[in-house]
Amino acid sequence: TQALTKRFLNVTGGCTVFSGNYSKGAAQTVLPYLLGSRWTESGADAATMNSSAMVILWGANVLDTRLGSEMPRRLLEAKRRGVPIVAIDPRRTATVAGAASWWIPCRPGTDAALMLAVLHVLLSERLVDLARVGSLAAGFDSLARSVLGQDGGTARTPGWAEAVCGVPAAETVRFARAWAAAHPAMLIPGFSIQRVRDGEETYRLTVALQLATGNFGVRGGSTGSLNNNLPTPRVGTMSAMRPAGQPTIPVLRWPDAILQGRNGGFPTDIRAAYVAGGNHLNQGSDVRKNTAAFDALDFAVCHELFLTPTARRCDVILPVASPLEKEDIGIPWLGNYLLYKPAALPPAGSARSDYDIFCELSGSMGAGGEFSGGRTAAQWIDTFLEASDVPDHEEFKRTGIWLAPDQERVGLEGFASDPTGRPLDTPSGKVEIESERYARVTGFPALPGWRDRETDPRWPLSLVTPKRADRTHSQLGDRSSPLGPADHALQMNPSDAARRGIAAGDEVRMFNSNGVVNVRVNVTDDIMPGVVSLYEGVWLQLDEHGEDRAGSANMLSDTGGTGPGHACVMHALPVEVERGARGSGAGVP
Ligand SMILES: Nc1nc2c(c(=O)[nH]1)N[C@H]1C(S)=C(S)[C@@H](COP(=O)(O)OP(=O)(O)OC[C@H]3O[C@@H](n4cnc5c(=O)[nH]c(N)nc54)[C@H](O)[C@@H]3O)O[C@H]1N2
Ligand SMILES: Nc1nc2c(c(=O)[nH]1)N[C@H]1C(S)=C(S)[C@@H](COP(=O)(O)OP(=O)(O)OC[C@H]3O[C@@H](n4cnc5c(=O)[nH]c(N)nc54)[C@H](O)[C@@H]3O)O[C@H]1N2
Ligand SMILES: [Mo]
Repeated sequence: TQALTKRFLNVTGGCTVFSGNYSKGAAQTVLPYLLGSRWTESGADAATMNSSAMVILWGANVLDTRLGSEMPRRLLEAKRRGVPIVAIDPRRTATVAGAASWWIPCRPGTDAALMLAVLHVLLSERLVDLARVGSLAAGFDSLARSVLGQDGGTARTPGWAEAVCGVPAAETVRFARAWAAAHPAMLIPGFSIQRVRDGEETYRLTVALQLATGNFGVRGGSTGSLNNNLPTPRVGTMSAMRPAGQPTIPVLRWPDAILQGRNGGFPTDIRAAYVAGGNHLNQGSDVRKNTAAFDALDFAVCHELFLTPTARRCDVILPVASPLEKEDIGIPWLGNYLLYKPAALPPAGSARSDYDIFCELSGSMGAGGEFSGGRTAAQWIDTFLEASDVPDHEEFKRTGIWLAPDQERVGLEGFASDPTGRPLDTPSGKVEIESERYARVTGFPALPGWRDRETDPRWPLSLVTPKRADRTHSQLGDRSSPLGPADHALQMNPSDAARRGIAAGDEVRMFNSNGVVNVRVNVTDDIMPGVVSLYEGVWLQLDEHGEDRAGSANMLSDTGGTGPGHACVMHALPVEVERGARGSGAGVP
């Protein structure tokens, strides 16, 4: 839908588009500085886990929040082989319960501190092959000095981290030693750990840790990068006809761009929005600001299957064919394969596919030929296949899947096995743990590290807003529908509940300076003290006081951003929770 929408708007006069994405904005900002342009080859196919002697899931709940459809099976195979599986997560997730042998609860947004403490143990116990690391990376020695406090700063000891992360120092020591002893160890960082303030730092440190433990570019190990940073098989695409100098805004800041325009330093003044394939009002940070932004527009159009909160704010809603009602080629999240699906049935009622809607609109705007290139949707699919790696198109259409030859790719294995012969295209040719270029371009420190943040005593709890196993984001997130989540509730630890006089099943108000959410509470040991969790994706339901009645997570997030990536912050949100309905408490905005 994104490429189609841009193409339509570009051939009919132009538009402002998003840069970055909600998923991995902070990680994809820093990884190119560390790994150069081959950061896109730094992941690992799930099947390579069959060589792992340890798996570390750092904020990755892969049995629920899929990071590739093959991952659950491979993880459970590893468990059956007796491979130790460590899960670092503030919640006892399905992955902790169903696969992990070791759960380390860590306060959200503090992973960088724990990572530094693990490095401290590895370095002070001389568990790092410094010569090997030096052959692969530049600046690791500076990081080591800083971690050990030899540069005049605070030593990042496990004791220091305990106060920040809530992980006992002895546990950190035990974890670091186990990691160093297991070869190879696959670290899979969740996307969650970079969707926090200063989220850029975590992915600089996951890479540093896999270097330090000798697992970088090793089969059964990983580089510490996003696990799905691997190419997918070649397949044709439809150009977005992007003109040179197309104005862009970071996706997180779209409501600010609408509300502030050029006066706020944005490249354009935006009067209209065109939405296809997103529920941005609900899914972007700060739904109150998002609502105001939609209200400030002169005109908004949406292609939707459902009357989402975003669709409700649009002037025109075009009913769109569902994915089951159109032929398409599927590109996987992670994996060396392609999928094909025919339409299972024709579009219902007046619904049309996104492509057919755009063809007709561009036709009546005098740009029909330019948009369609003279092709039907089916002809485009054939064109995409012509330009693809798929050898036998009929076979592909019959079976619905094509597997490329190599199913067990190890990211940056070539570089790791021959760093001088096959250097990276970074300034040093190595992994840049210390990056002067990053410092120059972004104004942030060249070395990864931890920055203390002031905490506001009004919001003592830390909110995470993860995904649910049975939902994709806001799809099926309408609580007024029988298909919506009837069991939606806030997870809270018994100690936090007791302190607030809250009992299981109570209605609570959760709030911060951004807004108020009313929701039922689930008191449970499955979440660490000081942390609360609310699944993302539930559709906003505003009452007459401007409070949300459904439990919609982005009522409590803001558009402040991570760091240089200007990426979303959707975990570790500071909040307070009180018992009862509106008007029962003090200190509420
Ligand atoms: N079922 C399902 N799977 C999905 C999706 C979906 O909608 N539904 N969406 C897909 C998409 S688009 C994306 S981008 C990915 C995103 O994948 P992630 O961002 O990794 O997913 P989340 O569910 O937000 O978080 C994963 C786990 O991290 C924990 N967590 C949250 N904050 C922190 C933290 O600060 N530190 C640590 N250590 N743990 C933390 C949460 O409790 C949760 O168990 O998932 C993909 N997979
Ligand atoms: N608080 C919080 N917020 C989050 C996150 C979080 O962890 N916490 N995660 C973030 C992440 S990682 C992501 S990727 C975003 C996702 O946010 P969105 O991209 O907005 O994803 P969805 O909620 O799945 O919305 C997709 C919409 O497209 C519609 N749709 C489905 N198929 C088609 C089609 O073929 N054509 C058209 N026109 N429409 C179609 C669906 O009905 C649905 O309303 O959410 C982000 N928001
Ligand atoms: Mo995402």
